[in-house]
Amino acid sequence: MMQPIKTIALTFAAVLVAGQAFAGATVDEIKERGAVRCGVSGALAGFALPDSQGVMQGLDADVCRAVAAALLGDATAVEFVPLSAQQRFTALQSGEADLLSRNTTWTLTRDTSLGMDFVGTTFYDGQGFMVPTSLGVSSTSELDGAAICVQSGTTTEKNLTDYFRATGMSFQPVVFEGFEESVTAFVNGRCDAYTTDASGLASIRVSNVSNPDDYMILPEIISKEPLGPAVRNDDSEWFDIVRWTVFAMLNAEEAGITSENIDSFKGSDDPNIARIMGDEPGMGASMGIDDAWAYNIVSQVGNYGEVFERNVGASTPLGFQRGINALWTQGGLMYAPPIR
Ligand SMILES: N[C@@H](CCC(=O)N[C@@H](CS)C(=O)NCC(=O)O)C(=O)O
Repeated sequence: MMQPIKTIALTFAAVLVAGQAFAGATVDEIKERGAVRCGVSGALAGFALPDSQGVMQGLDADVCRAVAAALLGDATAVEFVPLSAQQRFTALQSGEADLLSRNTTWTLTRDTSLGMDFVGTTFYDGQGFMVPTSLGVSSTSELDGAAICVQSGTTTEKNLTDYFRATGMSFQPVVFEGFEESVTAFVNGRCDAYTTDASGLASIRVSNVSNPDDYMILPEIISKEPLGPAVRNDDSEWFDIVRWTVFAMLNAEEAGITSENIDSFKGSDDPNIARIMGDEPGMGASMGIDDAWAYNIVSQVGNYGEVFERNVGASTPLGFQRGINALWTQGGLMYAPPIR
């Protein structure tokens, strides 16, 4: 049967509108506003937590700043939007946030059914368990029948069920929507164990309990939690800018370019370095941004290694080694496609 003219015209209009959406609607809004609205946890030390001056600090927060440096040339042009696990996806969908940089695990269902796309991984993590030392437990295999505190709206909640089913053990979930309530309940002894990403456990242990030595993190990791930024899937230009921001931070580390030494690379004869520095024209034009976008990221925020060390590295209270978050050239998983 032939399609009525009206239907064809409407379909054509819909395609046009969809096409327009891909041409940078989010980017235009951010430029007009002069700031990136970045959804973060706001409660997690090392990733996103305001300091005593009210300045948001952490690896996730620095990714927001890097994106602002790339698009607007100014790492301070960020409005942080603290979001709970439950709120985060709706906030992104509704436009309350332009991107999520909030200890969020990249999974198939989130990537394909929530109207958003993950741009990459900024921290390879996995789920673990923390117990009071007084419980006298040293392995998750001893948690049969345990009451376990967990935050809702997370992969954590789902993995917990999967893990206990797979190992044939039973457990009592004690589920909370809010982060603070879940931690308070655990500290007050309502649960035998607390479960979340290993990064979250380390963060809670150093910043949410009065004596870290009263708690231990068990050695088993029960899942893969690749944490990374995500954007609404209505603006491919925006997606590219956020994705290449992360890649630029990694490529700069690989090339040995830091916030401290970056100016010594100006006018370099090395073509790879010249492209990162923006000395070779054309590396920003296809994303509609300045050729100095990667220079702006590294000079204002730092390369990935600097951001990692400053926020969660060995010299910080979290004390993480790079481990699988090392560059591929150092035996880790961090590998960025080339800037060329
Ligand atoms: N990576 C997991 C868990 C993320 C998550 O939200 N974890 C909790 C427990 S550490 C959290 O960050 N809470 C802080 C908050 O709600 O502000 C996910 O994406 O679902």
